Amino acid sequence: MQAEPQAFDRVLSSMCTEPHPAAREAAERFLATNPGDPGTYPRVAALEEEAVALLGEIASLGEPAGYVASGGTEANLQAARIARERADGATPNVVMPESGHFSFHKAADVLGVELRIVPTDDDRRADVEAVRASVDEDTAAVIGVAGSTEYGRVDPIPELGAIAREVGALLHVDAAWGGFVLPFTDYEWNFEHAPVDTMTIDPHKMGQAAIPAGGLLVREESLLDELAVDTPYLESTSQATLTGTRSGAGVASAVAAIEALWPDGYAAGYERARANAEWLAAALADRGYDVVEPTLPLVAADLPTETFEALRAEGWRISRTGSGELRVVCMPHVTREMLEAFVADVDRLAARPRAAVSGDD
Ligand code: 0PR
Repeated sequence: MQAEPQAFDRVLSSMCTEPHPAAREAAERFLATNPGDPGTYPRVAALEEEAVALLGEIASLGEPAGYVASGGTEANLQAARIARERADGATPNVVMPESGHFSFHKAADVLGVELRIVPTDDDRRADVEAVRASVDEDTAAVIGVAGSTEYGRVDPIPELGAIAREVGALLHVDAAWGGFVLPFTDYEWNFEHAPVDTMTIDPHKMGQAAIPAGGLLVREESLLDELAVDTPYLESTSQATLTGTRSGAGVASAVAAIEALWPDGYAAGYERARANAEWLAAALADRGYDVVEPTLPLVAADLPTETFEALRAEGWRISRTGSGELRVVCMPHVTREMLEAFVADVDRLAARPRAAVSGDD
């Protein structure tokens, strides 16, 4: 096999990034271990406890419990599953802003719970009054997003927590992407800021771990019991994860990345990413494009379809929001030089007449 993975030098809309060198090395070393069988692979099992402890530190959770999941999708699904198990009624529902990730649609489908989607406000954050109007005694969970996929917005988590508590629902925070930058901001998003019960926080996104490394944190260990099944022929007695065999690479690389970068490396990375996002937003606004003001390091801007297509044809790995805006995620591999080259291409390609764009030059 001669194939090489593609380079990251034109990847602008992904939430994946180059793993930290220590994470890459740890992933390779632990590639063949299975944290799903701690009786056989105790070293990686011990590393998983460390990973959860470190994630707890990042999210201000005093006595952390949780596990390293395959990604944000699994963590979100498991959080919804915990809530469903805790709910009293026969027809539980989960309330989420429209900015929530599509993984919750999968979760609702698999779990057979009703997903109630409520509008966002003018700043693309969960509309608190709409959430309040949607919850009822059958609400199992209220979901808040801390770093939304399309616009990088942070929902008013304490307000959502208060609503959840009023109706006896759990509060789940999806910080899959935002969790590794939010500690360096003034946002209220973590376990100390609000009555958060469960949280998704993924090392394989801003955390710079290797894929697969998602994170599920729960406030009380007993919440994990809702997920546990007996494992009769393993030396361990029960398993709370959704997948059985799991990659030790994700677990080991999560620990390696966090040990290398928390907190100073992540803080410096966040400052760089924020400066890049602000620079790009200003550069696009200067050129007359409508730009959604970045809050976390993610820029959305309205580019004409032809320009967007021409940029893709030049090899830029870019994608769009549901409403069609270009979406640039300032991940650690996204440098100022990359963004300058990108903006230079925007200028060049936007200036071209239509016919030339679709031509084969
Ligand atoms: N929650 C949020 C807020 C997310 O943004 C994502 C993924 C998830 C949960 C699900 O996480 P997993 O994909 O780890 O299961 N958001 C990205 C997205 O949908 C995922 C992604 C990553 C897409 C890299 C493309 C890509 O190249 O845009």
